[in-house]
Amino acid sequence: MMKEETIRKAYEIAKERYAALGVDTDKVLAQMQDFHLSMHCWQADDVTGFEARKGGLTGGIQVNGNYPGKARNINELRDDILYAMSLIPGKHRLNLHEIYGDFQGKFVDRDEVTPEYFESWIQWGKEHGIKLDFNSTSFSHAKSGDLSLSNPDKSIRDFWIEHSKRCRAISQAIGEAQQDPCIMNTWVHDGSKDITVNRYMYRELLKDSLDQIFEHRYDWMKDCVESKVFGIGLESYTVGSNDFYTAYASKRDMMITLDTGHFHPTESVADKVSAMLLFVPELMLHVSRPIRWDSDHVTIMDDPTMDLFSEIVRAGALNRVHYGLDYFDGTLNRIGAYVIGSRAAQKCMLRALLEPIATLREYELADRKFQRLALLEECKNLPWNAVYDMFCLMNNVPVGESFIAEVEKYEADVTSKR
Ligand code: RNT
Ligand code: ZN
Repeated sequence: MMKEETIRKAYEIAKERYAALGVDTDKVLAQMQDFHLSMHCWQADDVTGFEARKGGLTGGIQVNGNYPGKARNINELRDDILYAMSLIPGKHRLNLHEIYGDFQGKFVDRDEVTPEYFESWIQWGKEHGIKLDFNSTSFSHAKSGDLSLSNPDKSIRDFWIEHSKRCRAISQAIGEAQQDPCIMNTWVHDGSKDITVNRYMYRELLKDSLDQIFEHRYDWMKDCVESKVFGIGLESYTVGSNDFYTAYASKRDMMITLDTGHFHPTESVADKVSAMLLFVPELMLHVSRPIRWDSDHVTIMDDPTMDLFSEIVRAGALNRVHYGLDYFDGTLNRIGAYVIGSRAAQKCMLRALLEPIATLREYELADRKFQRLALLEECKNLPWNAVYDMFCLMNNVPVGESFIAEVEKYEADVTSKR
């Protein structure tokens, strides 16, 4: 393990190196303290939740792997998340899905859910200083089928409209209790496997359902809508496509969720930031890692994620973006997955904040293309890692790879005994 003295020394050198480029690392560390991820609750148990129902994961999403020790109930999930958080510097939010309500073994159908099932989450959040976000759940239910909010069958549509309205009321209750807006994401899996000839009709139905859902105005919750390219088993058509939601959200002046797994391999999610923020007030992110499809691999410090965070900082949009994570991988230690993905997202943000942006902009405006590219390349080998180590040290969490042993210890003591 690295000695504290070594970390401090390395940081001082890094600080000087960055200062020479006009970057104040102390200020960046303060900004990092204020960069809150919204950690998704569903990595801990492979998107299972606590509904008293039978049946697997549906809705075109899929978890692969059977790594032992997944959280089996609400207490285990809470323990796991708190433990993961103890290995991630800073203070973070938790993003809940409706199926993670505290149902206490009782069957509560989706159109019956009320804030009371989230009361213990609110208390838990208060106790640990963790703010909550929320999602309605269209998948893994007898009425999910291929179509929910866009189903031509009015009774099914109404069922999901009711569910979504109730989820907004729950989000409002959470937001009010925590005195900070709860962000509720609306993603529905609606689509079809094969050539679809009634595309317009389903979208019209979806639009109408959404209009009903969003009719009521709340002051302690914020809505966002999330698109997708395709789902597994729903490959030919997605009702809530990117174009659909972009148009819908701009018309309604609402937030859009950009899930980094939901775009074509050659499409840049980073480039969407400056294009979309001109028309929508805010963005929600689901930071993921697509491989071949929306595979929801654990987030790592890859180029698309670094580009995305750089674009946010460059657009001066730090406060107009909410930083959710969204991946689920059951092939490896799930706590480790939280820590790797959260730390990776933070490192991408840190590197974005450490960019000598003023000089880069000057170069660009003066058409000094060589200088711009050269400095961008050089930024890659600046000692940003010393700043991240300092950030961990300041937050009293393991520095560098030393969290591996901690995760192993938790596995030996807790998750392997399940
Ligand atoms: C699915 C969407 C959605 C889900 C979660 C579980 O493609 O990304 O956000 O992953 O709601
Ligand atoms: Zn998502």
